[in-house]
Amino acid sequence: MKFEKPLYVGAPNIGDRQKFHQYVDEIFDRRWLTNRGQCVREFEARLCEYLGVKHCITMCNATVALEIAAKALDLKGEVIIPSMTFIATAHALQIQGVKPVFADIDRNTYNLDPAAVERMITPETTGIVGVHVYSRPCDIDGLQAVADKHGIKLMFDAAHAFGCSYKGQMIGNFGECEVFSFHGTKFFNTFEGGAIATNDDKLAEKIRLMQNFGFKGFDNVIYIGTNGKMNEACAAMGLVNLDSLDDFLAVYKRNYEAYKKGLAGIRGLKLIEFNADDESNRQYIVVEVGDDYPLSRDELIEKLQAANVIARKYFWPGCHRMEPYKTLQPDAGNMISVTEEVVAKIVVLPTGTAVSEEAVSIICALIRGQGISE
Ligand code: T4K
Repeated sequence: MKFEKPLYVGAPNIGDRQKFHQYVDEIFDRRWLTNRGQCVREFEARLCEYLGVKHCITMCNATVALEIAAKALDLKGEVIIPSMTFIATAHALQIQGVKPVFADIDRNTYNLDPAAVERMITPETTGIVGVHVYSRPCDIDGLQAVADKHGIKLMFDAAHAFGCSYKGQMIGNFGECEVFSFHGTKFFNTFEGGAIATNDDKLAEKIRLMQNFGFKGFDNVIYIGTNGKMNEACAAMGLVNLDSLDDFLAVYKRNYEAYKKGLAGIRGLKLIEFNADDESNRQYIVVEVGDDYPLSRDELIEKLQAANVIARKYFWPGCHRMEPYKTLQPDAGNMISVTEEVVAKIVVLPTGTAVSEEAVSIICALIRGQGISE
């Protein structure tokens, strides 16, 4: 059995095309394409309302947003992050001469373990970047307690966690600030894009300056900055997709439940679980392949890809095993044994509005072994 067209982990969700075209016409009519145009301002206001946060500054992508956030928080020396994350979390620090120090994760949540974080703190440590991996919130209280105890800053890479909550409050409200990704492969997208959410007025002001070269008014630069701005077309996509957010969330929930049903009872396979008390976008269908499953993780991925199910190994082999970290920190793996174990077992399966419930049940049948032939 082979799907006619490939099924991807990150096929984009696309809201009302008519509305998008209308926005684009209006953008052309106004002749205002970027630099805080009407769509960006409207999008930011709607994001603030949705997240219940004071400031939400849209960005060209989450990687630049992470760089700006780290710089705005004056992170230097060493900053603790997980290794089981997208490489951007580490690069955003390294590119500005800050050393990412990899701490281990919790075996169940795959998120930074506050006790492991504490073990990695040195006199050089200035901050922690928690990552809400696969949209499940970190142990935010635990990380905040470590940060407070050592007088260091805590921010979050919330690239996966738009639309998720922690103890009744939307992600976007925690730490000094939180960074979202609105990349095309995320459940909510603006083609490329991202945002920094914060309740800190001063930090928000600094971030706004930094995303626009440090300009305060015409001809007046008062701070170091870069170009992190979102353009009007991306903001229009954001406005359109916000209108479809509930529909998207419903599809992800439906697909997750279908996977749960279809994968139930398969020996050696463990599907990610979400806390029923929190909102979750369920945008990553993550399965751990154990030793008692008949195929290795890589064999399973090979079989699935041969059937046009483009499963992925996010985030194997871990940032510490990629350059430049592999060379700069050759012993990093010694401190993160849980990470080493988990990254070798993970498979991420396709979901989203491009993946039907029927497709999910066929994928599950393939995984169960019925469709796997030599
Ligand atoms: N922090 C974390 C924790 C992140 O996960 C990410 C990004 C970031 C920070 C940085 O955010 P951004 O700067 O990107 O805003 C993809 C995404 O490009 C990346 O945004 C995402 N995380 C990461 C997990 O996945 P790749 O290199 O794996 O992308 P690629 O091209 O292999 O695409 C993924 C799958 O999606 C493919 O199987 C094909 C499919 N796809 C992709 C695109 C772009 C489509 O079907 N349509 C599309 O338009 O990084």
